[in-house]
Amino acid sequence: MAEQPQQRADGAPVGRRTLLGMLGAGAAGLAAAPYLQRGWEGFLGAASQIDSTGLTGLLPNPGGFRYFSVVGSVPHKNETNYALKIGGLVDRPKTYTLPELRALPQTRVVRDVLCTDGWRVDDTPFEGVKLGALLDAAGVRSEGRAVQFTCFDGAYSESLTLEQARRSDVLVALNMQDKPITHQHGGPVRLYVAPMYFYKSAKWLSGIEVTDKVIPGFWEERGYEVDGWLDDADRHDEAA
Ligand SMILES: Nc1nc2c(c(=O)[nH]1)N[C@H]1C(S)=C(S)[C@@H](COP(=O)(O)O)O[C@H]1N2
Ligand SMILES: [Mo]
Repeated sequence: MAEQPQQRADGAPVGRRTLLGMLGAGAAGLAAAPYLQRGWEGFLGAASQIDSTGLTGLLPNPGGFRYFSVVGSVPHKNETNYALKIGGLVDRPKTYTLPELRALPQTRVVRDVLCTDGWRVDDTPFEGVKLGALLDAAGVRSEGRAVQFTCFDGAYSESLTLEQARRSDVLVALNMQDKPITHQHGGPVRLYVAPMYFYKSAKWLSGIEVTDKVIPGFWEERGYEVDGWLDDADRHDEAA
């Protein structure tokens, strides 16, 4: 059960003032109406977009999720301007539009989401195209060993070995909690790597490149494990 922010007598969440204090003067603009009207979750999302320290990730959030971005603002993309480029060591590079991705067979996976910070959201449905199907369509060359993911936030990146990327529970996800993925959660398209910590699930996915070796991702350059397996993960995808 997710924690609820404590209410002051006037109904405002106590944490909000603390948050503004933590973020300092730069956050003053956030007190303006639009974020607050969207409620606590929207406020947290907006706040974490300007919070490079990740401190907003420590605040309670009714949805259970904490919002993360390593950059201050991320462009919004939709059916008219979203593109996913698949290239690198493949025979048939291709750029997919959002309608093209939606038209492909969809797979739904329901697992527990865990962040290394300690929060978790159990039984979260994700739905989308199996990454393996996109790799097969592109025709991975024999030199291919790994996959690098890039994001239209311009900063985040992730990677998997080819074997991990071909698992049946690794998705190029279009839906989360049975709804189109929102901008804050990395929509319209994010990666979902069910058997690993959530940092592997790159938000705002824009590129999939087959490489000849694993290229460590954004957090991995900063000390995270390249293999982000959850403790109880079946590392051999026997269900596939
Ligand atoms: N592009 C991008 N993807 C990202 C991140 C990020 O900062 N930028 N953070 C990662 C981490 S550490 C987590 S826990 C999840 C958070 O996803 P959420 O914001 O939907 O809760 O996204 C992962 N993917
Ligand atoms: Mo995370």
